[in-house]
Amino acid sequence: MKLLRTTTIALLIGVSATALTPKPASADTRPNILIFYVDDLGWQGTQLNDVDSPCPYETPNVVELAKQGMNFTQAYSAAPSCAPSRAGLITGQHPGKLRYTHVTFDNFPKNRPTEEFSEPYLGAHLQMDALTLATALKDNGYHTGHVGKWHLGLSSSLFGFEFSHEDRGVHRKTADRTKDFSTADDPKYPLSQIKYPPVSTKKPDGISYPYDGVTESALQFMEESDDKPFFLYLAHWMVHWPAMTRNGELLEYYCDKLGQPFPPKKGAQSLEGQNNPYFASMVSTVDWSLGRIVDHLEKTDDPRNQGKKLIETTYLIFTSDNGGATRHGKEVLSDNTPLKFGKTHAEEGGIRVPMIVVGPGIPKGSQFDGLVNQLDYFPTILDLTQSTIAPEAKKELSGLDITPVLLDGAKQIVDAQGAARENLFWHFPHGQESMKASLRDGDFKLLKNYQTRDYSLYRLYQNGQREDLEEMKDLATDPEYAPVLKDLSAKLDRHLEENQVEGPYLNPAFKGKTKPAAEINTVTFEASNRTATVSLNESGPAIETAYVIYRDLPVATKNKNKRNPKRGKKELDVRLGMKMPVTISSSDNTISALIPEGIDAFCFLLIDENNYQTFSDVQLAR
Ligand SMILES: [Ca+2]
Ligand SMILES: [Ca+2]
Repeated sequence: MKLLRTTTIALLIGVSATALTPKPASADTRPNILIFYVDDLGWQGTQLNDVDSPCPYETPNVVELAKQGMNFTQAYSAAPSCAPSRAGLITGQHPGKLRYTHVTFDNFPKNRPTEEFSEPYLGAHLQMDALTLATALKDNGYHTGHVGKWHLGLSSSLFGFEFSHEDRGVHRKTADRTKDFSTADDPKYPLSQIKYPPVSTKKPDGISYPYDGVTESALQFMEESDDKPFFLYLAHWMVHWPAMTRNGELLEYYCDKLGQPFPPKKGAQSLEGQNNPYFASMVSTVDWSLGRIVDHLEKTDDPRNQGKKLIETTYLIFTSDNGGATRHGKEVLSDNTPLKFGKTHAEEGGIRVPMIVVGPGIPKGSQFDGLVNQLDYFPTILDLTQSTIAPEAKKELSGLDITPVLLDGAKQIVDAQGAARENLFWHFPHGQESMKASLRDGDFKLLKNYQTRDYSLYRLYQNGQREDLEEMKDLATDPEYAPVLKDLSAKLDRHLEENQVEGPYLNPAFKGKTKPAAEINTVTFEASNRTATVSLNESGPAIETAYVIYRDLPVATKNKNKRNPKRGKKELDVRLGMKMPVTISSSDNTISALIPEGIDAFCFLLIDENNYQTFSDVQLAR
């Protein structure tokens, strides 16, 4: 981007001129923090790190950003899907440890008779007592803001964000995506006067972009942060489905580039590979948004540091919440080739993501090839901002501080004892074909398949060279690799155990089950003392863990009471949908729980000694 380069030169001159000026005593030199989080953008979804077939999606601002800072070529999200990655990023705790491993929160597993395994039930939202990065920074004097997708239940405003704008921005479904495009006088999404890339022979001056509330809110938040340094968590809703754009000029550009008719034919885009012009448009729109943000940082004076622009006092992290989504229903969205699979898989395609960090002291155009994870952001940002949290909260953090890599040229990421990072792990007990745990260790990748109860072992690299990035040559049964398999499976099991991950459980409704599951006789509720009791068949296996889950009124009851709220307008009772542990008494075959006033309904969730997950029906607490 021409604009970007010109500003950078001006900025360098500015730095040398102000270096001689003494700092005013009141200057707050703590840096701002900006996390630019894209949804479902794969490792091969930009023109950065682009291997094999060239990425047709144009991302000049991502490429330019990497030139301004450090590119992490082996960066990973904390999980292969949206919510757990976000939970990991915002709490610094592994999603397995948080027991927040997928987006299926507050959903009862289907437990079909054909399914041997049962996905763990996940609470309706992030635990209220988990310390978030926003709360930590707010407590250390930062102004905290979130814009865009939250996806951790309730609202980001309840988790330490003072400024919270969760609107979808421009990424809102249209009635007909083949022709519903913005115009200059569109009341909600007017096209910009300013032109931006891509340029083409049809549009030699570039194109306009529709108004995007997410980008604009981010700019507004930065404008409002004048007396304190800011922490901005900018989480785009793109490039998640629905694959659509309001930008007709951009869509036409990609239809031309990909050799397809414009406007596109109605119906699903079915060409394999990176050939979906709607998807391409979403990637370029996110890139445009990044350009707007960087441009703002480059042009705006830091109100807290005289003579400095925001770009000189801000650390910006660009990354994605999980690997690229490949399909949605009949539609082909994108492709992660040469990586295997995509979103919701523990293979490389589901977890490997682009990642760039720029900011003061980070060498321009630098690269780090070691293993890095979004769980590292929390401790790193604490260090960069000289923030402190309680020692017991610090102990809960799963990641490592990568500041020495960013600022001091360290070649390895090390833990508090100085030991180099060996590996990263993932735990995904979800989806009937993808229940896996995985480990990245050195050159290797180990997968533990929960359903088949066996392992796969792949050698992604050898002597620093690409070997089997595709995860195609399984070495698990190769005798030469038996010691590696033994070592890595022990390491993975240790991680899973230390983090007390849960799931998958066994499905009590499975027709082929070989062991008995707990059987519920009755569930009763005694209104006088608000006690719920589940009584179990005495011949069944012992219950190891019991929970009660408070429920909203069943829909049928609600309709009768005319209290049926609109979808998405659920009452904000933070107790609803969460697993509340219940003490199990050893005296008889019953388990009881107190149901607080104001809770209308409940159910029990029981895990027995044979690892079956059993739910009671939902009952009214009346
Ligand atoms: Ca590629
Ligand atoms: Ca996602």
